Amino acid sequence: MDYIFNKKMETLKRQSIGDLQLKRLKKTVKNVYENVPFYKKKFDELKIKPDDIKTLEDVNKLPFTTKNDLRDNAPFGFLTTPLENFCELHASSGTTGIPITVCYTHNDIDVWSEVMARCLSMSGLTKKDVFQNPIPYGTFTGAFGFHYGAQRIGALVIPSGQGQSERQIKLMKYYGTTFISGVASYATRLSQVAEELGIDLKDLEVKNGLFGAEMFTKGLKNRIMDSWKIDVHDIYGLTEMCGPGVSTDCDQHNGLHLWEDHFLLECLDPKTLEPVDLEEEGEIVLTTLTKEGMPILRYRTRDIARIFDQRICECGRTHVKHSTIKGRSDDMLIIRGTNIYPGQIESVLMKYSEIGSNWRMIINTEKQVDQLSIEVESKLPLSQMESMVLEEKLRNDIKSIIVFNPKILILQPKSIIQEGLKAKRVIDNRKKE
Ligand code: DLL
Repeated sequence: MDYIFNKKMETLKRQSIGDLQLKRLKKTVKNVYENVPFYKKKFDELKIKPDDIKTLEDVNKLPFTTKNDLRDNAPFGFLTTPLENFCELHASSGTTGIPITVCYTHNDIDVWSEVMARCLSMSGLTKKDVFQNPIPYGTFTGAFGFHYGAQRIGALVIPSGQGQSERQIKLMKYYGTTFISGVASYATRLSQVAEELGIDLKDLEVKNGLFGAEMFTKGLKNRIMDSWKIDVHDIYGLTEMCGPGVSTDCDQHNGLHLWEDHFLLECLDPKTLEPVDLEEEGEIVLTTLTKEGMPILRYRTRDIARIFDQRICECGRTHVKHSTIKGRSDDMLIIRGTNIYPGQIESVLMKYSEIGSNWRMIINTEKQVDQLSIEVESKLPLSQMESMVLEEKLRNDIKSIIVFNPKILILQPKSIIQEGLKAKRVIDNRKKE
């Protein structure tokens, strides 16, 4: 049984969670109505007032918030109080436009540390651990979220930052690191580097890892578990809510517990914006319940997942569980009329032990027909013959899920250069209408 960081809150009765959510929702709604012109205007357009929120179901009367709304009011238009009351600022990378800026009051940092401590405890971190944090310390929320959470637990934190992969492995050996964190694809990069250095990962002290920040299929998770011989947990979060710390899977590994005392979860049909049934796939829509400096109502995450119809878990926690994130609704590709999520492709690739963890899909138009090429690195150098045999197997396997024949190209290890923090799995060269 894993250790529960905040037993009282993590095992609250369902009724008490609901009561607390309603109380906090009302307070949040009043705060944004009175202090954020964007929301005041939206409430007026919808002809609603904070007092109209009488039950949790009334959340459906509230306006949505999108990434574009945040961009249009960047950097400080969503703050409820003057800048002098804030102590920290983070931002998304901004590679797809104006960065999303978020500001935290001291209390917001406190709440973030608490939810991260819950996620880390749930993944096995204790005060006896040596916690290495190979994530860039900067405006990206990742490193600081983990850092604050691990310190809240009392672990010894090594703020190693991202990059210099050889150094990361050497630090693990030198300091006897027992717990690692990070962006999912970087964990596989580190295992590759250890191999190159001739270090057997089994000889390190690392026992647990908590990863997320990007598509994290079961196949990739199993890969990390096998290569590192550690237990791996999945952490979900986003800049707009706090950063990492919204949800994590417990030792049952069958869904991520989302901290309902801090976030109100809806799962909606992205087209109709109506709730989908439990266990049905939909878009995760989140409302902050305890953020004081930059609360957000009904944030459209674009992340697709299912909410499970099981509120009491074997681990003792009572907070709702959701599936791993299937992908972002804007990542869904339509190729020759077939809907394809990159995660479906990754799930096939990761079944092959000869295949490395680095891959990408490239879509081109040739003679007015969409062509999908999948480039994937082999784990070890392969002969031309071996590559051809493997390509044929992959082609058949992938064809069975996407219905048409993709081109498959097996590349030598380390051929795909990753730019940026998160792996870029899709290169869509089709002309946009
Ligand atoms: O990636 C926060 C984070 C840092 C989470 C470290 C976990 C670990 P953003 O850069 O704002 O914040 O990106 C948020 O990343 O909407 C999802 O699409 C994706 N994402 C985050 N965690 C997961 C996960 C951080 N566990 C966006 N599985 C989200 C799948 C994830 N996708």
